[in-house]
Amino acid sequence: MAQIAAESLIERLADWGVDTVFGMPGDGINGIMEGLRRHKDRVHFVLVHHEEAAAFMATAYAKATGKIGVCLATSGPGGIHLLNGLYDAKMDHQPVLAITGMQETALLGTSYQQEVELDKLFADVAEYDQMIYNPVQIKTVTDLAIRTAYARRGVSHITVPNDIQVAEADTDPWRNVTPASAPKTAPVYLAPPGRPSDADLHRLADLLNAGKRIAILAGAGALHARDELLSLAQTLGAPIVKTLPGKATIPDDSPYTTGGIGLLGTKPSEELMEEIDTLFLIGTNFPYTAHLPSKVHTAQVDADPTRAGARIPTEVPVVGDAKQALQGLLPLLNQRSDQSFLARYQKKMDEWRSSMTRLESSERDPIAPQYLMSVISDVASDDAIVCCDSGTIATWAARHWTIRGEREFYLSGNLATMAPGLPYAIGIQHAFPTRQVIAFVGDGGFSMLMAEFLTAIHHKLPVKIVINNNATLGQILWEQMVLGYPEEGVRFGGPPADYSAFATSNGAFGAKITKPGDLRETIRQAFSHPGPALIDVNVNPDEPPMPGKVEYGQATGFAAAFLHGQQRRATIANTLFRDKIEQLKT
Ligand SMILES: Cc1ncc(C[n+]2csc(CCOP(=O)(O)OP(=O)(O)O)c2C)c(N)n1
Ligand SMILES: [Mg+2]
Repeated sequence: MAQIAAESLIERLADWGVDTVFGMPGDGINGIMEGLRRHKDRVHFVLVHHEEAAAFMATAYAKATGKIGVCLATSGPGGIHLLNGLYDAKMDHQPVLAITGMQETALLGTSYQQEVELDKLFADVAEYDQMIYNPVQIKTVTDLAIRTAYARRGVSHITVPNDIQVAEADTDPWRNVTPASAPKTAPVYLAPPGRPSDADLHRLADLLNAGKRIAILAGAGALHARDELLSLAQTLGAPIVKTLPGKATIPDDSPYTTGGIGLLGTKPSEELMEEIDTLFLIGTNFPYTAHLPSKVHTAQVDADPTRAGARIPTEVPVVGDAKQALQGLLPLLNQRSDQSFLARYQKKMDEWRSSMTRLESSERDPIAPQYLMSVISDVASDDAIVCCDSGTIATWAARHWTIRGEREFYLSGNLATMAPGLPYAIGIQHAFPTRQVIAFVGDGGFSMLMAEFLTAIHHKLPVKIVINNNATLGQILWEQMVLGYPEEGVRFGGPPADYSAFATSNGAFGAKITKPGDLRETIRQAFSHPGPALIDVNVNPDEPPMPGKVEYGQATGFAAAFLHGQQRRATIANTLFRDKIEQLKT
């Protein structure tokens, strides 16, 4: 049997080290599916239930492995479904390749069934976006697509018409009329050098050596630079604040961190920002500038020249890899003998940690979401990976999922879309079959893509899904109240849905928890279960995710919503009151 062009696509992916493609077939990609069938020994196809999930899986695969994630969808609707997951990759700077089908070339432009110009549709999301017109293009276009995704840390898109997919591989059916022939490229990517220039490192060192009260803000771009960050904090006597995507940069119990920042962050981080004279951002494009000081000396290291100095006035923007930049910088810094500034924040953090621990009370009924997250954190292994949805769950994970050992944490940082937790966990479990991978999800987010739990069952992936079931779109409920308005359109109605039955009726471990006393043992059982497990936990729906430091406007907004007839105001007030009492206990 002669090789078809789709085979050269799949073989080229394999040459790049791609071992997994997440997707769903359709009449626009039957040729590509045949290519996958013929080369299943090299590239594994993971059939999903919704293409959006396939794009999330590819994004998470890239986040956790550093290697390109690949997703596949048919022409028209399949391609359209990919988009939300691809924007997640784009906004969190992950290399992802999307492959789609297209109508056969003879029909293009005739409004044939499912003819959606996916190359035009993907023009905004993709750094590289190319239709294949001729089988001879495939290897080179695949090389350039993958190379561009790595180099620009974003999405590439290749769309292949049906007839080209099944044409004879590597043939050029047309008469060539230009002096050029199709370029021959190699499946190779070489990263640019990551060490900043000596001049930049000296300017950085001068600014930091002159600082009196310094804070370090570390983001996802510094996840691979833990040792260097800790040495930096020790040398400068400066606390490290972590963005949420950068939560795993250093452990949460480290004496060098004040934890997160922003609405989901800690009070010591907020106070730190008010007190410093120098801010050093590493591997972050932190968007919430209202939480950053405006009149301080600022330096930033970022891998992307367009992002170094993009958020606040920055005296020393430096382009480079976080780890290599810090390795070059550390020998140029003066060791501080006075560590009193850091010590003061260590004390504040002791107090913050105990106030958070008090909110993790096992006595509270209904179950406090803080308790749920703390039990997960206690029971999970030292190298567990948590994938989290957007919503109040992100606050509980930010504060009560403790990074220690080799633990990791992933969420949709910049797109902040609902529903990535479950597909992220599946994508990462494919990459690391023996690691413990936990999805901590909202009832709203889970129900959006819950069919993917079946994907975990079919692929025998031992992912652990914990649903923080408050029977509301909780995050939005609290946002509406902070604006001063009573809630609107944030409850699905009825009692909390029971998702555990969906798990057990499909042969997986499933449990519904309504009482705090049952939680720890069930989580233990689920986490030691060899297959996929789902625990659906009814939590207190009246527990607000409070900012570390409550602003006057936020408090008055809450009060105004109460006055205007907020539902369940008595139980909300009662929860807030009990939270305060717990925190004041010594
Ligand atoms: C795709 C998408 N739709 C809507 C939103 C707006 N949004 C953000 S969080 C949220 C509520 C999420 O509810 P749930 O998953 O139950 O989590 P909870 O906040 O209740 O913990 C909504 C509607 C979004 N971020 N993404
Ligand atoms: Mg919810």
